[in-house]
Amino acid sequence: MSTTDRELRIGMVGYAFMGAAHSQAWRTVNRVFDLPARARMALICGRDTGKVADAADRLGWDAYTTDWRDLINRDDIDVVDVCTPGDSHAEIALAALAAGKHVLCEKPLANTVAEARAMTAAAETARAAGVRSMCGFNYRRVPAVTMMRQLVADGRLGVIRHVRATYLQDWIVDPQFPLVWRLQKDRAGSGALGDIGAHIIDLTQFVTGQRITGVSAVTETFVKERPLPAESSGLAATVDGSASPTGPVTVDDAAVFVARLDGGALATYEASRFATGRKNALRVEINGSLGSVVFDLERLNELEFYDATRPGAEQGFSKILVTEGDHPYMSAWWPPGHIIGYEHSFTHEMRDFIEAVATGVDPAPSFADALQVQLVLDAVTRSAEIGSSWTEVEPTLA
Ligand code: SOE
Repeated sequence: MSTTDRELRIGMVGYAFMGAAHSQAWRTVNRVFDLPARARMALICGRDTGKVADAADRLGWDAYTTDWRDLINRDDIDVVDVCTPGDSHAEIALAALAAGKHVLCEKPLANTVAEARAMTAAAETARAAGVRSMCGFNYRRVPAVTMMRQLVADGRLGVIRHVRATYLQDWIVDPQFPLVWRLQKDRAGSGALGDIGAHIIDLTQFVTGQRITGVSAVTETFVKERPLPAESSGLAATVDGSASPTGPVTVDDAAVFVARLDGGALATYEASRFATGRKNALRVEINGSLGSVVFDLERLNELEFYDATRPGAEQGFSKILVTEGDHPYMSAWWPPGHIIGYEHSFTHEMRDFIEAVATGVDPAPSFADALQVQLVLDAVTRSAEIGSSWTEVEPTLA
């Protein structure tokens, strides 16, 4: 569909779950949206030669390499897309920015506040030279979420009083599920908190335009020891029989916290990988003085909206099917009523990123926005460590 000759040559590091999701989006984006530049899937990087060669072929990349420094140092790469576990985000992103590459980095931005601060500072320096950076909080780009934000910004909910957010999964309920990288603090930074809690922190702040100023939290690691994995990729893993050696789980399995937002709202958050039966259940409800709105990822084409200004007899939650041509992003897809899915949020993410890079504007969420999420994660962790004491979120500018 793209009518441009300008190319942005993408180099992506990582090829598991997020790598596959991003590849699907890079493959699709210019076929659906008319953009000022065309993404070329130039180079994919992974450590294992056989696996990365297979990924390049399967996911549609022109070439592969096993050394991310090679990808960063090449003159024929414009954008570096970081889809690795959190422990390598900072190193790769910092090197890419120093080499003048635009950077898209998966969430959470980093494993620590110190890393996120360094990445934000580097992004700010690179920005002066026209280098753009963005963090991949993909759920912002679900059309119903973008619309939810618009309803709040247009004043349709009035003064926001409550934010209620849950992100629930159950893929590690079985104590025999192996100790994959997402369950190791040195690799992932934190557990359910950073992996899925980060999403609801970003999403609620994005939708309300308010920032979390302080929290009181509890976290728990229900299963403290797990068998070491024989093989793992994405969220799947296997063990070598029942006598497999075990190792300690060093992250939270669940995190629950209350928060205050700077616009006066009270908020509750729950992130868990132990919510049996909940596979990828992200739900956000916002209550304001003039109405309420509810988003549920498992019904991502819909919004529930309650408009308290309607005549009493007509009041009640109504369902908005977010598939009309004048809904965010939807005109590029199908006729009204023809729904979209999880992967479209990534296609929209690439759409916005390409547009920003090609037109020389700053994409959002910036690394500074993602640093602020990191500071909330940090406040939650500190609060839980000191017995749920009220803990202020540090300011972004230290
Ligand atoms: C795994 O818990 C995971 O894939 C997250 O890492 C993603 O960010 C989320 O979109 C779905 O769940």
